[in-house]
Amino acid sequence: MPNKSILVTRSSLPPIEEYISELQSIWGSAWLTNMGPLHQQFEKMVAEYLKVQNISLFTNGHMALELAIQALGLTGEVITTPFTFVSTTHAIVRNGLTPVFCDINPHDYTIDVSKIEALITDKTSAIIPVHVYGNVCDVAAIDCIAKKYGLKVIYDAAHTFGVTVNGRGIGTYGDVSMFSFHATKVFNTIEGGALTFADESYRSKFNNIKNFGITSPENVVTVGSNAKMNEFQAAMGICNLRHIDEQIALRKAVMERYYEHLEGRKGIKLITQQQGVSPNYAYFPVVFDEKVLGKTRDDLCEALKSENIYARKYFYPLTNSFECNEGLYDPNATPVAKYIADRVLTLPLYADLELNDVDRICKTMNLSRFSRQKEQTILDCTG
Ligand code: T4K
Repeated sequence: MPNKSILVTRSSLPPIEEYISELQSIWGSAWLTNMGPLHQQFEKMVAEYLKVQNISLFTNGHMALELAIQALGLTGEVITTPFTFVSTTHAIVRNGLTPVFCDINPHDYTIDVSKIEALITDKTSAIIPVHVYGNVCDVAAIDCIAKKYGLKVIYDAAHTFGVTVNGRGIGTYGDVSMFSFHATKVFNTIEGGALTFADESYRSKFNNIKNFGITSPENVVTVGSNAKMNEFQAAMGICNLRHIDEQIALRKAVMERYYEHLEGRKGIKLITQQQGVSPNYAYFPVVFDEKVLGKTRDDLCEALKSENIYARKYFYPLTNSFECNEGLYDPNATPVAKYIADRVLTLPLYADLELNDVDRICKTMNLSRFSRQKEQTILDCTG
């Protein structure tokens, strides 16, 4: 018998009876989409959970980001990072703008704030940093730079559902934050997403642009798109939100089990708790140093695969290296991002992952022979 297959993640689902019960009202009203009653109910609930004042729901995170860029009227160049899901870069390019890639820092893999200012030109209109893996960017430094140069800040907060910094919702930083509620995320509405924002006047802009730019049956004010969340998605959101705290607690237990096996081992770097941040345990990225281990990330990925364990190389390749961007950008201009992308593997992590499966994953990687050290591994990203 082959070993049970373990994928990098597995969607969280509510008890089916709960979902069916939410769907009853849809059959009563025959109202399926276009900001119906479940959409409105979910919007209030999720804003409260995220500790934000202002929110607009979308059919997915990508469209939310793409339309936020359009609605804010960004122009010219946008500073961002290439160590992310391709959506972040696509959203910029699909708006006819030029992404200018800033390197990441080797500690939490978010934008290296010390390198932003050197990239600002008279064409720069915004910064789009990514809270990658649920790690929070240096929001204070980014805020300072944005104010100094009059730039907008849109956070790609796809990975930070429910994360707070000193009790403050992560979606309250910058001008706008985009959350993803995709099936693979800590919290899902099947597909789905949201924009949260500081300026209340953005509400009508965002609500409008996701509905073709329509303001009334006889008036269209913007060349908008169709990116509304439907009632079935909202129903899933309502159900999943009831269980989110227990789901995050289960993820925490999985992460802790990984730490028991891997913490401090020479040649590997784990993500660490950020001060003041309440994490959501979205991903478990591990960076492998082949010089110490005598094995590359790819060797380990293949070893896992041979045991039916499917870790993923999020986020390799860098977005500026994909075929669609070939020749346009220089991946060597972001050496830390390249170093991490070449060595990172995100190990399976989801609420229903059994702890003995974590044991199996770690046993397969066979890293216990590497001694433990007190200090966190410092990566030599120079190559
Ligand atoms: N910005 C960032 C930083 C992002 O990470 C993302 C999305 C976005 C923006 C855009 O947000 P959305 O528009 O997606 O809301 C997945 C997701 O599709 C994507 O949402 C996510 N980031 C990205 C990091 O991962 P793939 O191509 O790796 O997904 P896939 O289909 O290979 O699935 C991975 C694993 O998830 C499967 O092996 C099993 C599990 N799975 C998957 C699906 C679809 C389930 O358990 N249930 C499911 O329904 O992109």
